[in-house]
Amino acid sequence: MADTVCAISTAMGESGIGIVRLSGKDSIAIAEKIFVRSSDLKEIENRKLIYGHIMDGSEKVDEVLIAFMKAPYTYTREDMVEIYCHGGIVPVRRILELVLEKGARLADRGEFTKRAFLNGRLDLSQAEAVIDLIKAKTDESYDVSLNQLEGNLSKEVGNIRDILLNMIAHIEANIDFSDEDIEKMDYLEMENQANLVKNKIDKLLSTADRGKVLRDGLNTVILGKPNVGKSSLLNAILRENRAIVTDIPGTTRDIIEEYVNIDGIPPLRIIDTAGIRETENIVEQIGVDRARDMVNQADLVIAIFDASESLTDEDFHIIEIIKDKETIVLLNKLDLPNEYDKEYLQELIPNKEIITTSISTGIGVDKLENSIKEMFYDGEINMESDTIVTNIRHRNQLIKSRENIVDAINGIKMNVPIDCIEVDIKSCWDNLGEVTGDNIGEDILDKIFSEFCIGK
Ligand SMILES: Nc1nc2c(ncn2[C@@H]2O[C@H](COP(=O)(O)OP(=O)(O)OP(=O)(O)O)[C@@H](O)[C@H]2O)c(=O)[nH]1
Ligand SMILES: [Mg+2]
Repeated sequence: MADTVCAISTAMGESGIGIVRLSGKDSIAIAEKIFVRSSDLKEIENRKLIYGHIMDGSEKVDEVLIAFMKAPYTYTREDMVEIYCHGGIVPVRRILELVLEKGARLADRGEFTKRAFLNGRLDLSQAEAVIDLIKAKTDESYDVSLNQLEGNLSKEVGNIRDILLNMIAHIEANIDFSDEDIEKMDYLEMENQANLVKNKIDKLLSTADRGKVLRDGLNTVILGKPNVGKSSLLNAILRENRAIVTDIPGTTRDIIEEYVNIDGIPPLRIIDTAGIRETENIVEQIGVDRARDMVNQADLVIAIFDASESLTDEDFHIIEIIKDKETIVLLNKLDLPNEYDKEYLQELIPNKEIITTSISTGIGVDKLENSIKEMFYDGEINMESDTIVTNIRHRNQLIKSRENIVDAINGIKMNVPIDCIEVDIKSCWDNLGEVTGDNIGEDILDKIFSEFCIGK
C-alpha cells in the first residue's frame, strides 16, 4: 500500500480521550513532524507510550501520549501510529488536520481493517466479524462475532474446501489414467465425499436463520387496530414510557422502533405501528401503509385484539394480514368486561397461539416474553461450541456452493463424465472461498468495508 492514511478512531463527542490513528509507510515520519517528546530520548521506542506534545509549528496543540508501532506486528501489518489526545471535537480534529497537512490521506471507511485483510492478517470473514463486534447489541451477538473473529467459521469453511481440493486432485489423477475399473471405484468414494461436503454445508446453513436474528435482532412488529394497546405493549416490554399512550384512537402516527433485550436473548427490534384502519387523514394513512410494509419484512408479528369491544372490519383485516406470518396473538383489556373470549378468537385463527393480557395492569406480558423465547431460542443455539453463520453474504455463498455440490452428486449418480463433475466441484470450492475472501472482486470488497465506521 503506497499511501499513508489517517482517521479519528474514537467516537466524536465529549470524552476523556480521543485517538487519531495513522497507518502506512510514512506514519512514523509524519507523526515525528508534529510530536515533541518531553524527555531527551531521541530514538523511537517501538510499541511504548511516549509522553509529549503535538505542535503546530511553535504552537502547542495538545498534550498527548503517542505510540509508534512498527510493521509487521500491528493491526494493519503496516507501520502505525496512535495519538492519544484529549477527547472532544476540537483536539482530535486539529490533530487530524495537522496529520493531513503533513502528507497523510483521510482513510476510507474500514480502511484500516481492509489493509489488515489485504496484508493477510485477517481473512474476509474475520474482517467482517470486526464490523459485527462493533455493531453488536447484545452479549450473545458479541460472542458470536468474537467466535468468527477468532477464525472458527474460516476453519470450518477451510475444512470443507480441503475435502473438495482432495476430490479435485483425485479427479485430475483419474483423467490422466482413465481406466474403467478405477473410475467406478472412485465414483462411489466420490459420492461419499460429496455427501460429506453437502452435510457440512447444510449444517452451517441451518444456523443461518438464527444467525441473522442474532446479528440484526428479531424484527418484531406490533400490529392492531387503533387503541388496542400497541404502544402500551411497547412501553411494557421496554419498561419505560417510550411511546405516547392515550385513549384517543390514532395516537401513534408513524412507526416507532426500539431495540430491547429479553433475558439476554438476541435483541428484539420492536416496532410499534400506527393502528390499522381506513382513514381520511393523510398522515395517518401513510403510517398505516408503512405498518403493512413492516409486516412484510417482519420475522415476528404481535397482533393485538381488544376483548372489550366486538371484532370490527379492521380486526378481520388484520386476521387476513397475519394469516401466513409467524404471529403471536394477544387478546387484551381482559380487566374490562369482555365482548368475546379466547375460544371465540381461537376459532377464527385456529393455528396461532393466543395469550390473554391486560397490558395496562401488567398482566400477561411475561407470558408473551416467554413465548417469544420459546419460539425462537428453544435451546438450539449453543453459543460456545457452534459456528453460527450470521452474515447474509456468507449465507448466499453457502447456498451457491450447496447447489454446486448437489449438481456434482447428481452427476456422479448418473455417471456423467468425470470432467463435468469436476467443474461443479471447482465451483463449489470457489464459492466457499469467497466466504474467506479468496479471489474476491474489488467491488465486493468496497461494499463490505463501506459498512465500517471511519477509523476502524
Ligand atoms: N383497560 C385497559 N386499558 C388498556 C389496556 N391496554 C391499553 N389500554 C388503554 O388503551 C388506550 C390505548 O392504548 P395505546 O397503547 O395508546 O393503544 P395503541 O394501540 O397504541 O393506539 P394507537 O396508537 O392509537 O393505534 C390507552 O388509554 C391505554 O391506557 C388494558 O389492558 N386494559
Ligand atoms: Mg399507539
